[in-house]
Amino acid sequence: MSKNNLYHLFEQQFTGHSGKTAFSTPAGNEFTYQQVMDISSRIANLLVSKGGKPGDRVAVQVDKTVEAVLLYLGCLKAGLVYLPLNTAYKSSEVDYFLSDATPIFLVCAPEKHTDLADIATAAGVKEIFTLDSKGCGSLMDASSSQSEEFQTIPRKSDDLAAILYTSGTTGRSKGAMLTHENLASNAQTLVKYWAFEENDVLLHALPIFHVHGLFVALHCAFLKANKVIFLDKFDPAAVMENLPEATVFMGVPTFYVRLLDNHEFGKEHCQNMRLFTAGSAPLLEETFNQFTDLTGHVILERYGMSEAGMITSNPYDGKRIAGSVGFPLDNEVRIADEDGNILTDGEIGILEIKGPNVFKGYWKMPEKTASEFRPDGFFITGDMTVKGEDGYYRIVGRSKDLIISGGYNVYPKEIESYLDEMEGVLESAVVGRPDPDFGEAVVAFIVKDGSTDLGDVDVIRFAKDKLANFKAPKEVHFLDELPRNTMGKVQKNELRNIAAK
Ligand code: MLC
Ligand code: AMP
Repeated sequence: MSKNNLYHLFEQQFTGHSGKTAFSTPAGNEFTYQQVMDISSRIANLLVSKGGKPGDRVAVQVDKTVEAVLLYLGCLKAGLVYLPLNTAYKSSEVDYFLSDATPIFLVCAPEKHTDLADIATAAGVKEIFTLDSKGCGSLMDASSSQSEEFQTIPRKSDDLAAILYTSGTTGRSKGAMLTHENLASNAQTLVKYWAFEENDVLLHALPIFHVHGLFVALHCAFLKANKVIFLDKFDPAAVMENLPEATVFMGVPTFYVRLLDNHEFGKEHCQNMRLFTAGSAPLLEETFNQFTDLTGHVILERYGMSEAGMITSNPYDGKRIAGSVGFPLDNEVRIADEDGNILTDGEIGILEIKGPNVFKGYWKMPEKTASEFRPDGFFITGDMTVKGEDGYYRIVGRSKDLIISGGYNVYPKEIESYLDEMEGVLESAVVGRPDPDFGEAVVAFIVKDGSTDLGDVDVIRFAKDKLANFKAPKEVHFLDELPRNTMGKVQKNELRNIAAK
């Protein structure tokens, strides 16, 4: 049973490579795999000594540092459930996550401590630790005197390892419960499928509060005890500086667009590279082709989601096709209509999936969970998909009202509900429009009630007051009324057409 803790899989690699560099940062910090094991054990000891028990949640909203990764590993070891939160979330957003997940501990940036203290107490948080952008804070101070020995807590394969909140179409975020088996199976699949080797060096520029940067990238590296060059964020100059030493790079499409926009970027940066992957949002064919023309490397696009990790991937050895997400990984997939009738190849429908990578359900939402699974256990992804004659799968749209901006999901309903509360707003509608940098940009349409004179700046400022900045509209249009059909439903396609002009 103890072997089912995901950390055991990593530990087998770490112990065999204890002297090897695990992380190196541009600031010159290096961590060996021995230090990774030692420091994460200290953190595990601290959290257990403070009363953390297997299954308790640990909410974490901190900048990207190696110490934050060690906190994640410490939680795994101690059987605690890791709950990462986007650093862009405002207090009111964090409030919802804490009151819903009722974590025992909160780890946050020191500057957020005051803002979050009351919210955390109200949610039942027992203790708040801090961790800053340099990897310092009360978490590291308090754990420094703890033992470097920690016996990894046995876990069953369906015990929770993490909860990732994903926004819902109703505007209310849902916590996707991911088990040790979900994460372990997906990591093992990817390492094999993408041919990771011991001497790979991963250049890591993704945020670590989502499945892409935290699970996909880091788990692959951990399963081969790879060196990770750990950037604190995506910055084209830092990527270009470190790429020559790397063999693998993973990014959202915006990363590739920004690299290509940089005139200094070229083939010489990619001399040791063996794999560039892209995902979290559609990679434009234009970007795919430009990248190949410039570097000689063919980006491998894959498709996944918080609820299931990676679901399909273009082949490592075979042909990688622009606009396609390749073939199913180790999960069953089928394409069905809204009623669940299975469609034939070539027909567009909603992708449904079943496999060891598919999550256990939404935290404290049994009805929502039941409605998103078919009776035979297939999960309805909400992604409109088609399987071509060539056998490749293509994501052609979404059945859910979702905008993906620079790899972050934005649900219009959440923004609309909030904007509708603004003084001077009668009603609002939010859509995405194509954006050369972010893929899609958030655009708001507002109908004023005439009580105050609103401008776009006011609407954007209001949005940023309570919502993460990436959710704020990049553009605001004022209309006399929203276009509606005879049923009274807002015609979002019409709004998308206006926004795209
Ligand atoms: C930042 N901004 C964004 C934004 N990121 N706006 C819209 N969409 C985004 N993604 C805002 C900032 O708040 C700022 O506004 C303004 O845009 C300019 O910021 P910037 O300096 O250009 O942003 P930057 O820090 O460079 O961030 C852009 C980015 C980042 C693309 C590097 O968003 C990023 O790392 N995205 C990756 C997301 C990711 O990992 N997704 C994986 C999800 S997992 P202001 O107003 O504050 O000045 C998943 C499953 C799967 O989907 O399949 O992988
Ligand atoms: P998240 O809920 O943040 O995990 O986002 C998952 C969603 O991102 C999926 O449901 C898809 O809509 C989208 N997505 C991920 N990878 C791709 C891809 N390669 N192409 C198109 N959409 C993608």
